[in-house]
Amino acid sequence: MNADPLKKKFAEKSEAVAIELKKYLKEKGSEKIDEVSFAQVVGGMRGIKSMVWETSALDPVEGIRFRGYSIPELRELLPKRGNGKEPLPEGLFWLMLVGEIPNNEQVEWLSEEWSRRAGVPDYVHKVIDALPEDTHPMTQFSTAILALQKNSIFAKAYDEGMSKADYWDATYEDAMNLIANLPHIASYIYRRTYHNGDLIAADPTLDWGGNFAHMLGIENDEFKSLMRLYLTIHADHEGGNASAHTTHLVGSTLSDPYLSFSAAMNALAGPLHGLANQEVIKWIFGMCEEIGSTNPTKEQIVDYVHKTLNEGKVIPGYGHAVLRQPDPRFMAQKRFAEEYIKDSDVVEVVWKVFDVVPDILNSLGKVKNPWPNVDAHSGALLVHYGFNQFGFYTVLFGVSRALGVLAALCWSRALGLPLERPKSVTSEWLISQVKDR
Ligand code: HAX
Repeated sequence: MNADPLKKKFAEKSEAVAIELKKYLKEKGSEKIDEVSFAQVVGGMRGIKSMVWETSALDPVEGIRFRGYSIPELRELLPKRGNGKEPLPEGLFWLMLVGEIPNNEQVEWLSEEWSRRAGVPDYVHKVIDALPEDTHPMTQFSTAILALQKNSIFAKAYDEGMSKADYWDATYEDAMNLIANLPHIASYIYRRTYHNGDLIAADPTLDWGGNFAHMLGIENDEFKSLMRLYLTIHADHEGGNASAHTTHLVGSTLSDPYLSFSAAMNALAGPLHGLANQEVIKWIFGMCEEIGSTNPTKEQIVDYVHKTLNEGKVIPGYGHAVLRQPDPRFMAQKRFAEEYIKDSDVVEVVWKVFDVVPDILNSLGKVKNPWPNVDAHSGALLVHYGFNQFGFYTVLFGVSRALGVLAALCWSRALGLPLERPKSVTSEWLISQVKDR
């Protein structure tokens, strides 16, 4: 039996797709797929089909599908731990990489494999420790990943003259090692920043998400279930979002997976992207403090929403560049709260905000999607389990995002996708193209 069944499967599947893609590129390469409008060029390239991304696809109304499966379907189909009800993120990684729902045995193998591959060198801890403790956790996270780059198998093999045919293999090895180490790096940062460096040793008998919860220091079975769900639903959102696209762009220069993923985390750290999960909970607690109640009325929330908008700010957790319905990732978290959480003021506030914000955003007449996104709910669930360090929330998102973007990076190298290099134009040129039409 092959020592790494996932790698063997990936080699077979990706080789077949690479052959097909090359064939069509040769025979149909000049066929038109899309047109580009003036608004798309000025407006952040919304909707332009310009990238190959195998692991997931986003429909504006239906939301995300991973290899064709919706989040509720994955909750049914992916392997669970013991009697747990939430899917294991290991299973999603397997699915995204090779397009097949894994069985329990395959997922157990992957949990053990990541546990076996984990081992953060001490110099990386020293790099983290050299940063002031009030350095934002996302900066610590990105820096630590960059420091770990010294261990890149891809970079070393390239330096030694690796053939193009082997790029995917080295990318896979780096992706697996990086994913194995991310919960360790993240929990180190968490414990150093918020718990005086009082570290908790890994439990190799646990799964990837369960062990992450354990190393963070929250020993609660429900929280472990939440982590499994959280790490599954944040993993991928097709290729055009900023963190995924950054991984793809940087990786296309043959920068290795560490360099590519560290860059992706810098994109995720922006408030219009992943940092929104921190901003949402800060906004909710700021509102409660100003109103003087942990459970304000809908009328009070309406007033506070107007106040935020009048100050020229966005309502964090609402709106999306692609989605035009409530985000299924928001709904999955709402479902989790309905099932597990009783009597939480902060969860109730999230639901009341959901009741009032869409109408207000619609009334502005310019917001294309008034509905909540993934970040509108996650903080309230974490707060419920005593996880109150808002500054760390985006790191949790980042650990999950590795699963999708690194699986996709393996595909990019296996398919031989080239350096990404779109065309830019000046505003003068752009206007000259339309002014006399
Ligand atoms: N509150 C107030 N105004 C909003 C808004 C919101 N939540 N969402 C959009 N708008 C405004 C935009 O700022 C823009 O205003 P201007 O024309 O004055 O600049 C206008 O509505 C049109 O924007 P849009 O086309 O609807 O939205 P975009 O595709 O440009 O932007 C964003 C999408 C997610 C960045 C946007 O909705 C936003 O800023 N939301 C709040 C921040 C947030 O929740 N980000 C997380 C998104 C999900 C994610 O990536 N998670 O990681």
